[in-house]
Amino acid sequence: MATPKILSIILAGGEGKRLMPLTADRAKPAVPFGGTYRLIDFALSNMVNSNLTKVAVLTQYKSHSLDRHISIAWRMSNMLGNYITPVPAQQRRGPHWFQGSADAIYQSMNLINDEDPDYIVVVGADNIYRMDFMQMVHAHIDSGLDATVAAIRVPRSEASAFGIIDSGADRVIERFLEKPSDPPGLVDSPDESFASMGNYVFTRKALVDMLEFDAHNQESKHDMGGNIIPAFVTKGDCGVYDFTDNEVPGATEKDRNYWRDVGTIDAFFDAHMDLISVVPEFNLYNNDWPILTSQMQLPGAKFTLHGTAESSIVTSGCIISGGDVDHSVLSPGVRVEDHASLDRCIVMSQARIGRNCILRNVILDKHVVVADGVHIGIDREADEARGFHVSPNGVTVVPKNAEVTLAG
Ligand code: ADQ
Repeated sequence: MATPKILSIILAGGEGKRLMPLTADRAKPAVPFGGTYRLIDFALSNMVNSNLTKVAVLTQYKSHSLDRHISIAWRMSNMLGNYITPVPAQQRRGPHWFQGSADAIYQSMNLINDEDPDYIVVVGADNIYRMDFMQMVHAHIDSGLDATVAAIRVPRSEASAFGIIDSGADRVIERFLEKPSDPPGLVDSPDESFASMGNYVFTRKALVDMLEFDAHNQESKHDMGGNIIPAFVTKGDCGVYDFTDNEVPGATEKDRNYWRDVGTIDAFFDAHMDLISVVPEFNLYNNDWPILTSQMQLPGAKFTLHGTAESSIVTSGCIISGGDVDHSVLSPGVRVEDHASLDRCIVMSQARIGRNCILRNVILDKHVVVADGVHIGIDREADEARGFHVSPNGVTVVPKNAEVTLAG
């Protein structure tokens, strides 16, 4: 069989309201993750590692830092040359901004026409995982169906955040419920539901026809999960691809088929903690399926005086000048001063933490300066009184550029 021609589309326009204040002035896919990455690097790395090199990244909401990251980290590097194209809202089909995610693809139909692919891979930009998309493409081709949705088991208690799938033994989806309030459990495991990962493969003509039809449907919200997938299911032409069938080289027993949606502050925080245990839930150090990015060349992390770090990721350019860092992730250029103590903290680039500070369960966004002696994450009410967001699980988020002093 001739090699199929594939166009990949990464939906990267999400607003990420539930990740506020981290998304106050950046798109959700541009939110820093794991010290050196942005969320979109996971989808892009999976593309590159799957040998899918024609990739359009559809951007929209506050896309400046996302566009810059894609240009610097991905287009200018020799990883993908000119194959990755950030595509801002095209407004080719009318004077309006993108509506739902399906409208974003519809408005970029010229890309599909120009590229003339046999199959189209569509994925989100906000998830942490490793996946060989080509294995899913082959399963799609073998099924002969028009559309295929990747799926994973999730706890039923969390399932109303996802598209939920009911499929028969033949793997044809019989029912698809987008974010149902009362999600059905699985027959063999009632406390779990089968959730869409928001990753799809389509046969090109079927997707184009469906997008045309949907665009003229006044009732539609033009959303991939809300409208397009349910329409393929109604046609009886939508299959499910079980993520547990996907194998990437170098996966550990523990992180095989790891997938997290980091749509909330708590999920974002927990996914960081998954990186740093001795045997991590998600292993960033798998060189057989590397998660790629590019970053400024900085000197190595330096530990002076009695500075220590344990079960932590400390990236380049950091100076731990006498403080203690535990179970934390530090982005480049962070400074921790003498007798400061950090436990379960995510610190984004260039933040400064003064002497004798105590920080517990805290996210510091970029360029935050914490003055000597300040405590954060110790007293929820005090943090809220300072105007900081505190998540339901008690993670305090200090927004970009904030200067935190003893006075507030
Ligand atoms: P959500 O992630 O809630 O659910 P959505 O907000 O549409 O759905 O985001 C999906 C992806 O599209 C994200 O990467 C987002 O950044 C992007 N996006 C959203 N609107 C866009 C637009 N107008 N232009 C470009 N990109 C846009 C989806 C599915 C569920 C599934 C979960 C899994 O709808 O069925 O279970 O993903 O996380």
